[in-house]
Amino acid sequence: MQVPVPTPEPIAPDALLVEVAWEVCNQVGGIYTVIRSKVPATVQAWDDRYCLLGPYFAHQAQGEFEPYDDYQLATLSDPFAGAVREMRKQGYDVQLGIWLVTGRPRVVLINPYQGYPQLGRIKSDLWHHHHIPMPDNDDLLHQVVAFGELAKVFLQILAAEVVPPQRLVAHFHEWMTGVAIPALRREQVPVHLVFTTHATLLGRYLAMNDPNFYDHLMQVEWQGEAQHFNIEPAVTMERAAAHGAHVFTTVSELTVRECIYLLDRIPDAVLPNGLNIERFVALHEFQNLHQQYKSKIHEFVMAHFFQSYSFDLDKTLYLFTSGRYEYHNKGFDITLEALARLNYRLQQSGLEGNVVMFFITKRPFHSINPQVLQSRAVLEEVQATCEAIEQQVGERLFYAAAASTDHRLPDLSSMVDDYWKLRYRRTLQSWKTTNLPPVITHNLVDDAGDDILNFLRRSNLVNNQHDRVKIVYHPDFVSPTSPLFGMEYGQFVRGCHLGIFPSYYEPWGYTPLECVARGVPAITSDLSGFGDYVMQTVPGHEDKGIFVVQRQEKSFDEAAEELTDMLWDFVQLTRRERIMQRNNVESSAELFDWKNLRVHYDRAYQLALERQ
Ligand code: G6P
Ligand code: 1S3
Repeated sequence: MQVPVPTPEPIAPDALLVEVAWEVCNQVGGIYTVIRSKVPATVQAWDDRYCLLGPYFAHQAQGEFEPYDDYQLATLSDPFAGAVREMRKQGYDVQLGIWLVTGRPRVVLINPYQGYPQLGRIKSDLWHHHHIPMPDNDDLLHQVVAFGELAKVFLQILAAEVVPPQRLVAHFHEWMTGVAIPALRREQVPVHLVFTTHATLLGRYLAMNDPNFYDHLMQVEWQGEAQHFNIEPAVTMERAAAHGAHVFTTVSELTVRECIYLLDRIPDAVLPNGLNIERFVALHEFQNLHQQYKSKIHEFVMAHFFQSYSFDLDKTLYLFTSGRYEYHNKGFDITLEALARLNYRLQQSGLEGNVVMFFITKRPFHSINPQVLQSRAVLEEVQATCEAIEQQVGERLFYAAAASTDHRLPDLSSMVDDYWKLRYRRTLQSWKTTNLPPVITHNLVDDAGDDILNFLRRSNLVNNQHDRVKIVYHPDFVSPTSPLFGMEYGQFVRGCHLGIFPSYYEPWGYTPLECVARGVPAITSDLSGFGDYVMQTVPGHEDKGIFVVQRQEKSFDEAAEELTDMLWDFVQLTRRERIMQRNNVESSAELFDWKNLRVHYDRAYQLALERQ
């Protein structure tokens, strides 16, 4: 589908923009994706009037930040460089450089630890001026408030460098940087402040702990609950940032309700999240890439399952979910329930084929399960043996063919040396086992208390040979250095058939969008910002391979049944239908390009510039 791309016009040509986030050059979670993927579109509009600001953590910055040297810094004539020079003159440890990502934006990084000697004064100011309490023993909070103070100093100095009529906009993401906002307002620093919350802190905790979170939202007494979860300092910072900003925004209509009831301010705007779709575009290649990476997943599946029993890989579908381990919030619970029901339906139906479901998340583990590693190693040995036999037979067959008088295919087995025949048998013998393939690839620190494992045990979904839905729980992110998959997460996604993300609490949720951008259909929910946005703005989204499970005002059982129906319909598609669906999915990704969604940010900045 062709989406008209608005011609980028310079936004407020007289303004500078500083975007502040904890995840600048420092990947922690979803905000990194927002900031990083948006850079090319932002740089296109703001050019050298744009700069990012974040905390300096040496081990994180090493890989993605290139600082300017003293000579370069001395010769730059823009206000950002001027402010950095001035801060250095005052003795601060601050760096200006380039973030080595597409768009190559300018970045200022400030080491938060240099603020530690001032912590006593910073904490006392926070309490006296803004009633933000601070505990003595929380290192993350110390880093956050120290960085907030230093970010304020930087913006103060930058504001002094800005020559009117030039103006300054500072956009803070999430409470961890937003803590600078109240002091900037109190000290009347001439900067137009935008604050975006990507999830309310209290909302996340309540959703995790209250099965009727959405029904109870209106009655929440924020302070009592914040104390109950022991997060009062951070919640108070979030509220102070939301109230202090000239423009307050969030990422989806769903989170607007949380902001109203938990932060007591109606957001001025919703800024939906996009991606830099260009990075994902593989043109006509994307179907081939699916096939190529599916073969790599086949290798994993053979190593994992065929040691115990085999099945037809050509009739196997790869489903997956991924994300931080929030069992209830990310919808792992409903996904497992639907898989158990699908397993039953498949067993009853007489339909051919199997499903392998991957749970890709992060849990503390001791090591990879040695049985899983060993199986993989022996399968490699099997492969090496097959290749040796293939070569031997190939050479001998060629000779026999050339010398042949009767033109008949000779007995190929007689062309293999006994050594290789024996080695072939012995390797297979040592590999095959009567144990069931493990449902988890690693040894977890808390195996007995793990919710996914406990569900699998309870429902006996444990990779029995007769199970038509097989499970692989991989409690670590997929990476090229992982000995099990040896591929990038993006490649893994391309090799799969369907992503499943029916979240209960998800202000936006990038995972389904990242599937769509790679041409892989995805399931989301109407309780995720992305799903809600799709329902409102993408007519016929099912035809484009984006399925939305209805969870609002539905019981767990009803939603699980709807998800089961979706999976059931999916497993019945023919290959041709899947290929067509992937084509439709891929062509809809353009809708979520930052080139189209950046306009929401631009409007927020315009509004901030109108407010004093
Ligand atoms: C891509 C490839 C085809 C292959 C298909 C498999 O479209 O270009 O050659 O047949 O993938 O699709 P499936 O959904 O069965 O993995
Ligand atoms: C948050 O990260 P999370 O997974 O903690 O911000 C993301 C970026 O806006 C958003 O996609 C996600 O839903 C939020 O929950």
